Amino acid sequence: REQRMGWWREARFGMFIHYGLYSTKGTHEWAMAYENYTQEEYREFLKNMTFDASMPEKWVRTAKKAGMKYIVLTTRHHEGFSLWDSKANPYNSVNCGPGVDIVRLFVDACRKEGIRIGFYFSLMDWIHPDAWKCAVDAQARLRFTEYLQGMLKELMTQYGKIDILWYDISRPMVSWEGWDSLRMNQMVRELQPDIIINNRSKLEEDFGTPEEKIDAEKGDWEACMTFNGISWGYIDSDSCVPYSYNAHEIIRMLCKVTAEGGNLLLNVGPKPDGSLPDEVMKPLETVGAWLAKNGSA
Ligand code: FUL
Repeated sequence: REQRMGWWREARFGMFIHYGLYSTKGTHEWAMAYENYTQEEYREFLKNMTFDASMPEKWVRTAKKAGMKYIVLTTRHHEGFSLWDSKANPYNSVNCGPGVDIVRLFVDACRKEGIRIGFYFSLMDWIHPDAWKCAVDAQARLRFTEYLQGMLKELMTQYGKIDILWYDISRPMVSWEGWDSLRMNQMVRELQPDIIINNRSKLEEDFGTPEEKIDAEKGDWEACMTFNGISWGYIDSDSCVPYSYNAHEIIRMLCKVTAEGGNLLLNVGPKPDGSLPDEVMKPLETVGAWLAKNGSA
């Protein structure tokens, strides 16, 4: 463990990217649930998913210039849409929407620029018929965990070496036994011996994940922060939500995590075409210039 954590402890600063079907809405990554869409209505947004295949290279260049050492991309969020060429889940970005393997483009871009690769993977799912029955129905739970593990296996075998697995659940619907997390994480470690895993499969694993707060934890930890305190997904300017962080605040956050022994995973929510909003570009550039001058975080 000490060995695999080495680079991560030194990295200090990473980029979180929330991109999914929800990005086309420009409101919130929980749009499907918060705005009460049926699956049919929600699928209509696929036609607005105008992902431009040149964007992952821009994400990587922006992150590098900002002084970030790794990027974590949402390979699937709670909406159940996968951003890679998946057999386990045909509802994915190759079969529908933009028709490209976004995870592949992302991985290739990171490797080219020597930036570490992280996969966010939701253990929740709003559309799988068994997901909500997990807590009370053992058969449903078995089917659902098999489904999740099938997808994970693809991610852990189709894209070469992956550096971070960032699980996510936001509600403790079931215990780690219910998620079959021990078996799931063993499989992941067999396939990716050096991977670093967060604590959201309900097993402690390698690092803690304080969310929207910089609170030191025992052991390794990484604070994940939105840019605006409201949404992880893209917010369009019509919704009049100010982007609250400027470079000064981001540098203060970085100093705080560094002093307290953690990492900062700062989120950006790309637009429907995958481009990064202007509101995040400027502060990130300034942060990068500051870090270049004053030593890396
Ligand atoms: C939460 C999720 O529900 C949010 O949508 C976001 O992905 C955040 C990082 O984790 O638990």
